[in-house]
Amino acid sequence: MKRRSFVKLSAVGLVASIVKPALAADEDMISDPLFPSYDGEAKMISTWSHGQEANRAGWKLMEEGKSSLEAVEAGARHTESDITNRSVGIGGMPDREGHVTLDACIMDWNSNCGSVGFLEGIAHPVSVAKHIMQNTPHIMLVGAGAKQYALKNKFETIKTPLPEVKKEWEKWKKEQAAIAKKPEINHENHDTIGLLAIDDQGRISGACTTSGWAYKLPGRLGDSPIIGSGLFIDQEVGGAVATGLGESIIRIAGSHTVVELMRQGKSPEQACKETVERLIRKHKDMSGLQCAFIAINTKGEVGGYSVFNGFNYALKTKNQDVLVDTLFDRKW
Ligand code: SD4
Repeated sequence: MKRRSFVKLSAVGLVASIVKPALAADEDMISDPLFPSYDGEAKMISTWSHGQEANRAGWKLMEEGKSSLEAVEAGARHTESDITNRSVGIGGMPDREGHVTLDACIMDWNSNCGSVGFLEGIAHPVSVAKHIMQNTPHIMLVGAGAKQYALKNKFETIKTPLPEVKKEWEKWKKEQAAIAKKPEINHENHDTIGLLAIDDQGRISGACTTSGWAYKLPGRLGDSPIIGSGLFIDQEVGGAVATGLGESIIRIAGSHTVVELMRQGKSPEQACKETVERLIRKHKDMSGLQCAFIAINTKGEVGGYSVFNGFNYALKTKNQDVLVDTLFDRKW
């Protein structure tokens, strides 16, 4: 090997080893004292009512003995394929210029994470995020680079927007909505999916996938692909995921905040509530500003909380498959 290519390769190897998280590197558990053995049951929670179907898709894999990581990916993929969902995957609403651009991320119990943003024409952004996590020294790829990566790795392509979505966008364009129009995100337009799972070994993973704010400015990223905002997992504590107006969630690093409050001893529900209260303190104008968090801790306890009423999450265990209405701060 020529010296120069050897040096290049070594540099890549060096980066790869530097960026690997300091925790256990294997898929498998976890003889680390940070991770005591888990005697609770496997569990999955996902935002909104479509989370039930996503949970079922993920649950199947956990029943086959697959990890929580495989489960959240399968759940997210299920929703990404749903042509009736207007803020995730193939059925998503476009930006102001008619492009459906997708954001997603995924994170596991070893603090491995991957993310894509502003990705167009790819069916399963969550799987691209996982691929980046498992095969590159990077965490986040966006836009043309993310697309190039997905195509190179033979990810399935899609044509968006769907014809019926395009019609809606054309109507909207005619109506000439003002650029500073209030978010389309409200209690009727919330479909982003965030998923958290703990498997029977106690390993926690999460995923989040969205087409974001309808008619956003081209290039806009919300919270969903941002580790710490849309999703955060720390196996020492638990995990959290967010839905709602991304700009407000980023402002308080929402999901990380939930996890840090759990680290201080708060229950998942209490941690979500305090995070919602913090978010509210940072915003003068709360009209239409719906946001919600769900969380899970290493004991397998779960909870959620939202700014306004109307939020729920789906919970799946061996014996349960239910929708849970969360408590909230205020009524619409
Ligand atoms: C975003 N958080 O892009 C996402 C949107 C969302 O329910 O959650 N909608 O801001």
